[in-house]
Amino acid sequence: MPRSFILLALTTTLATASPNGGASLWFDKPASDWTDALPVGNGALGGMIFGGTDKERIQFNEQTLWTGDEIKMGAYQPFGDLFIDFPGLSNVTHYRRELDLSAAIHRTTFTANGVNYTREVFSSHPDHVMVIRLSADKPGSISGTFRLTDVHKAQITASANTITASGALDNGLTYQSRILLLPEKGNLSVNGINLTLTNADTATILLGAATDFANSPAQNWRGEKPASKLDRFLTAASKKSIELLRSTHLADHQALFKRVTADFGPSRTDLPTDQRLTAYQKSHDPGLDALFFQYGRYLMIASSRPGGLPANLQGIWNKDLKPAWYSGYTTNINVEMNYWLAEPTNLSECHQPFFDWLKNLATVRKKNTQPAIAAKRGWTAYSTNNPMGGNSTWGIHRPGPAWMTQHLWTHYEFTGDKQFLKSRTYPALKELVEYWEDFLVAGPDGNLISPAGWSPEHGPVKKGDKIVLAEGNRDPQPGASYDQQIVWDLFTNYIDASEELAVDPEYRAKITAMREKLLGPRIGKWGQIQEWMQDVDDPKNKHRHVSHLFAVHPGRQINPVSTPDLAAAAKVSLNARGDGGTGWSKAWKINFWARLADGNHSHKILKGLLAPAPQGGSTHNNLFNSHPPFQIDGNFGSTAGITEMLLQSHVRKNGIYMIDLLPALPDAWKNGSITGLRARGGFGVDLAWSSGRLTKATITSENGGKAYLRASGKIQTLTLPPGGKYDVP
Ligand code: FUC
Repeated sequence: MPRSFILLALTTTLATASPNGGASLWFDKPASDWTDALPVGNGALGGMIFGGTDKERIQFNEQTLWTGDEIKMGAYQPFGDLFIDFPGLSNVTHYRRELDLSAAIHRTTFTANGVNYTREVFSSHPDHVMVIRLSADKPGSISGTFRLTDVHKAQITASANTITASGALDNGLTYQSRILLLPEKGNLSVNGINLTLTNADTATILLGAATDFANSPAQNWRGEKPASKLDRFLTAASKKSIELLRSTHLADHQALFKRVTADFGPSRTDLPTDQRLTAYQKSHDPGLDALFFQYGRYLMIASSRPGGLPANLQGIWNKDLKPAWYSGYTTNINVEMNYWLAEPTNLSECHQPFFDWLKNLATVRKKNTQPAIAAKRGWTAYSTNNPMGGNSTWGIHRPGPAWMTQHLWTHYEFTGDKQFLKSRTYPALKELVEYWEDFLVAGPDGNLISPAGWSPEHGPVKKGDKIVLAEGNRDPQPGASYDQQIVWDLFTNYIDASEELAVDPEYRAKITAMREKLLGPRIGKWGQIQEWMQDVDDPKNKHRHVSHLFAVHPGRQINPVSTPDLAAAAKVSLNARGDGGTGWSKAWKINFWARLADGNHSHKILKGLLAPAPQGGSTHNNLFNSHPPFQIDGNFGSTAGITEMLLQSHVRKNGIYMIDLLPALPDAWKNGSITGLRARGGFGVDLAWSSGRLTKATITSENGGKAYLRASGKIQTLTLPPGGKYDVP
C-alpha cells in the first residue's frame, strides 16, 4: 500500500466521528491527583477510581453522609477509601484505564509479567453496591491485600470475607461501609483489619456504604440503620453472578444514557483525555465537545436518582472533610444550574431529587422562623443550604425559592404531567406568589419593586463621592434587576400554570395586573441592561455572576424576537462582562449566547472553559469542571448550554411553544447530528445538519400537541396526534 494511502487511512480512523463522540475518557497512566481519577456513581454511592496497577485506590462517597441538621449547615463528608495492594506486578505494559460513559463501567487493563489483567468497576443503581471485578487471563494470578479506611475514625473490623467500618458523626448520624470479597479459587485470610487473597482466578468485591439518613423531615431525617441496609444490599448482590450484576447495571444505566446520541464531527479518540484536552486548543476536535456534552448527562445519571438527594456542588464526589462551600446547595446559581440539563437532555427522572429537596427545604423554612427571613405567607431562604434545611447565614437569598420553583414548572412544560402540575407545581408557585405579593412595595415611579433586592454577589457602595461595586456586598438594593426578573418569571409561570389548570381566575387576574406594574428591565447609559435600579453599572466590571441577565436565561422575559432592544442590550452587558470567569460563570455564558442566537460566541466560551485548569481554563484532566476548585455545576451547565445551541423551546405564545431547531449552531460543528432531545410541549427532537445547515429533523409527540416549528428560518404551525411524528424536510 502506498505510504500516503496508509496515512490517509490512519487519519480517517483516528479522526472519524463515532456515535456519542466516542463516549469514553481514557488515560495511558494511573491517576496521580484526585482530579485525574474517574468517577462512577449510582445516584448515591460514588467512587473515584485511580486505576493503579500495583496499588488501586477507590475513594468513595455516599450522598447522605452529612454533618449539620435543620439549623446548622454542616458539610458533605467523604466516606473512606478502598485500597488494594497487588504484590509482584512488574514489567507493566499495554496500560489503559477508561471510563465508558455509555456503559458506566470503568476498566483498567494492562499486562504484567506476561499476564493480561482486567479490572472493572461500576456502581450499580439497581443493586445498591459498587462492584469491583478483578480478572486475569491466567488462572491463579489474582493476589492482593484489601484495606478499607474511614476518614472519621470509624471502628474497623475484618472477619471471613468482609471488612466493616462503623461510626457516627457529631450530629448523631450513624454510618457504615463494608466490603465483601468473593474470590474464585485461591486462599483468603484475615490479616488484622485487612483481607489477604492469594492466587485466585478472579475476585468480585462488593462495596456498600450507607447511613441512617432518611430524606424526610417528618421522620426527623433518620431511618433504617446502615448495618441493616448493607445486610440487605450485600446479601442480595452476593447471590448474583458477575454477569447478572453487570447486565442489570447496564440495562439500568443505558435506559437513561442511550436516549440521546450526539455527534458533532471529528473526534480525537486516539488521544488520552489529558493530552486531548491540551491539544484541543489548537486542533479541530468537536468530538471533545460531544464527549463533554455526554459527560454532563453521565454525571447526572450517576449523582441524581429518584428517591435520593439532588446532586450537590460536587455531585456526590468529594474527598475533603471541609469541602469548598460545604459542597452544599447554593441557590443563587449553582444548584439550579445543576438541573438545567435534566429535561432537555431526556433525563427527566433525574430531576426528581431536586423537587423533593426543595419541598423539604420549604417545610423546614416554614416551621423554623428565623426572624431575618420570617414570612407571612410562603417562605424564603438563605443562599447556601444542606439536605435538611440547615443553612449558612452568609446571605439571605429572597428570590431563591422562586428561581428553584421554576424547575417544577419546567418539568411540567417538558412532560405535560398534569397531575404533577396540580399537586406539586401549582401549590409551590402559588405560595411564593403570595410571598411576593406581601413583600413587593411601590417604587419611586409607582412601579412594584423588591424593597430589599440583591444581585449576587456584589453591590454598589459609596466610596468618597463615587459609587463602586464591592465584591460580596449584600446591602439591600431596592429594585435590583435580579429580584425583579425572577419575580416576573414566577408570576408568569404562576399565570401560565393557573391557565393550564383553569383554576383561580380572580387571583390570576390580580397577579397579571401586578406583573404589569413590576419594574422591568431597563437599558442604561452605555447601552447595557441595568443591574441596579440606579444606572451605576461599571463597563469594566467582570463579576462572575451575571444575575441581571436572568431574563435571558434561564428566564424568558428577554429574547431576540419579542424584545430585540433588550436582547441587544443584554449583548452589550455580556460583552462587557467578558468571556472569562469561574467554571460555572463560563457555563452560564454559553447558555446566554445561545439564547441570543450567537453560537460562535457560545462555542468560543466553551473552548475557553475546556482549557486545562492550570492554564487558566476550567477543566481538570478527568473533565471535572473547575471553579476552581472542582464544582460540578460547570459540567452540568455546559451540557445545558450545548443543548441550547442546538434546540430551544422556551418562547411561548398563546400556550404554544416555539421549537427552534439549530438556533445557535457554531461554525465548529459543521456536520453533525443529535437524537433524543426533548422540547417543551412534550416533544422529542432528532436533528441532523451538514455544512452548517439543517438537513433533517424528526419531531415526535407521545401525547399529541401543537407547536410553532422554526426550522431554517421559517416558522410553521405543527399539530401532532398522540404518537405522531413529523419529518423535516
Ligand atoms: C456562589 C458563587 C461562588 C461559588 C459558590 C459555591 O457563592 O459566587 O463563586 O460558586 O457559590
